[in-house]
Amino acid sequence: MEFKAELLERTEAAEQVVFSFLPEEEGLQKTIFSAMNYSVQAPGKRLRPILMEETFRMFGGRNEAVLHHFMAALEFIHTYSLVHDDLPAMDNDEYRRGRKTTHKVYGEAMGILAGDALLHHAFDTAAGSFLLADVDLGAAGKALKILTEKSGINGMVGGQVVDVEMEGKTLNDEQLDFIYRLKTAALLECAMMIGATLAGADENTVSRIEMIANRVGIAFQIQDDILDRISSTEELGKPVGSDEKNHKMTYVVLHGLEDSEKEVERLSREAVELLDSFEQEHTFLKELIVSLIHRRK
Ligand code: GRG
Repeated sequence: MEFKAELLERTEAAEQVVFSFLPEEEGLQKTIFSAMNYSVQAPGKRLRPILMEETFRMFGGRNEAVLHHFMAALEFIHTYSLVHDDLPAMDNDEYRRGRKTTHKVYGEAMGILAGDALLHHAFDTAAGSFLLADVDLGAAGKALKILTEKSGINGMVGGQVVDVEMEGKTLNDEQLDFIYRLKTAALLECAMMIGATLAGADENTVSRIEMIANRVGIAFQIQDDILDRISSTEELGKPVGSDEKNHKMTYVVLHGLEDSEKEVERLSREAVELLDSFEQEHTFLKELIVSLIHRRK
């Protein structure tokens, strides 16, 4: 199958999995369910669950029911981070995924609560996998630990903290790399590491996968910075020029557009080279990584 058609198929399949774990909109607290569903159902790329599933397949994973719980959990965490990132105290943005941001529709308090709720729901969903038939509890436990670490204070939240503190300041390459590694790459590492772990891969293999996802994640963030400069709100589904508005030092500010594009290409090629050192079949995963180099959204 042609790559674009295959990607569409995988995106729709991942979406069905994620949506199947969303709450019913009923009960006295139904506003929070509605805000959670609004945020998750907005059209995202579903990159993290797709990466998780592909890595799981690459290593011959079998228990898809367990995988599905973790795919949904990670997309919930990613979505909570976007909801909170858009809040007035953070980037204060009005559009996300082509729609009004959650706090613009439901109000600021409900925006905060929707993010909190998605975070809790993520861990409830992941923990639910422990109760499934034929679950490898050791692998599920390791996957839960990866999810916690990569999204928390030594992962995404930690990166966001430094990013916020450094607003308006000049950063060097090392500091910028720290922020990108934690803020963005950590969740992509999380996706691929959990896929490999649930498929039963050993520790050394999971570390090699972490390294690949790290390169993909940093390239992904630099491309995000490039698009913030050169794209349009219509194409991106979120405001452009957001980094400048928030006085954010980015790779593009530090190195210019041309060198940033070269760096995205270099990191992605390095990821592909590392991936090619595996004998397991990984055609779609490789095509996906290459497609991200020139992504427009
Ligand atoms: C804890 C209050 C509180 C806030 C947390 C951690 C955090 C806020 C925000 C995370 C930082 C962040 C949004 C990083 C950017 C990563 C990034 C490039 C996200 C966009 O991902 P895509 O393009 O989005 O995959 P879609 O919409 O396609 O899913």
